[in-house]
Amino acid sequence: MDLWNAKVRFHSSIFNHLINTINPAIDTAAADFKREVLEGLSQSPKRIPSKLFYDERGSRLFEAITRLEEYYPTRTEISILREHLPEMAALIGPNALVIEFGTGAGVKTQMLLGALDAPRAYIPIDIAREQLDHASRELAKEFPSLDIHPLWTDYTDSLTLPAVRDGAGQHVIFFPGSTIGNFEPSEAITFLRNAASLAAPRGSLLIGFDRVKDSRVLEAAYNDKLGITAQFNLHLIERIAEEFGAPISTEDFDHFAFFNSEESRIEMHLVSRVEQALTLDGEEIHLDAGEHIITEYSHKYSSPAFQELLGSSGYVVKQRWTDSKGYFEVCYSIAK
Ligand code: AVI
Repeated sequence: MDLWNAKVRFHSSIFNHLINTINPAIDTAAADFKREVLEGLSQSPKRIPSKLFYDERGSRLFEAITRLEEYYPTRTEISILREHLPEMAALIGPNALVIEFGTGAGVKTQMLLGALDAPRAYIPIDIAREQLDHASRELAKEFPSLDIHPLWTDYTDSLTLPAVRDGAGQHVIFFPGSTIGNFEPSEAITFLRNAASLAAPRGSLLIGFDRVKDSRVLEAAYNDKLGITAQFNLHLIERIAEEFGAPISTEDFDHFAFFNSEESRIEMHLVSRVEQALTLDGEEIHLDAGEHIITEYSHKYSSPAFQELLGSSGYVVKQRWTDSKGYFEVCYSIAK
């Protein structure tokens, strides 16, 4: 993502951001997509990074997932926030600078910003441009006096924040949605450590994660009856067909999601129904019938395991909240 990263500029208004970055960024985004797909498909087993789900259609499909009956994490986290936000806001204190990795539909962000005492600035960071722009515009309407600095980039790359820290209170990293589960645990530690240094010296973290639970509940959440998660997964094939102009079809793949209890994670795969030989930008890719491409890991943690992960990442846990079923947890911690 380095090229793409280099193209990112900071702007004091969302509208400048929209006008100035769209065209060059589209080109580099396409180049990055191709590079990452080719790299992933040359590995054994084959993989496609899950961040590549989130173009406009992928983000829409994910939004649809969050409303599914079987997909409990989003509404459960919202219910935890609804119940405990006053306590969270009191811990964070006034004039906070809020840094968010990912923007989702902005619902949770609206809730947090609305609960905080005079938040100073908000920096959403997201790879999904349409979502970032839309959520930032909506928030600007809702909070007209808040400084909003959307940052369109891959937040797993190294980042520099815009200079909006003067007079700010706590620098709180907001990372809801259990997205941390999409990192391998060792990557999660590196990521959270980097986040802590980004927010230093007054850094804190408000993070949501999905707890490990009955595998039937977990597997149902990734194998919904309406087949939206399957469409989300298969959308990667549509993107490959589009971006490479390649004759690859969703008809030739199946969605497959299961709970790997040894690794405590849901795994999503695409399984080739047939033997296929593809040429993507001159590279030959061979898929056997029945061959799997790993498209996503979604790690599920017990509460103690997640506290340990936070400890290894340089945080001290201050408070934790869960729901009545104990399905999900939101955790507040201070960077050491
Ligand atoms: C974004 N992330 C936390 C979701 C998850 O549950 O791992 C992505 C997702 N994949 C399939 N359904 C939802």
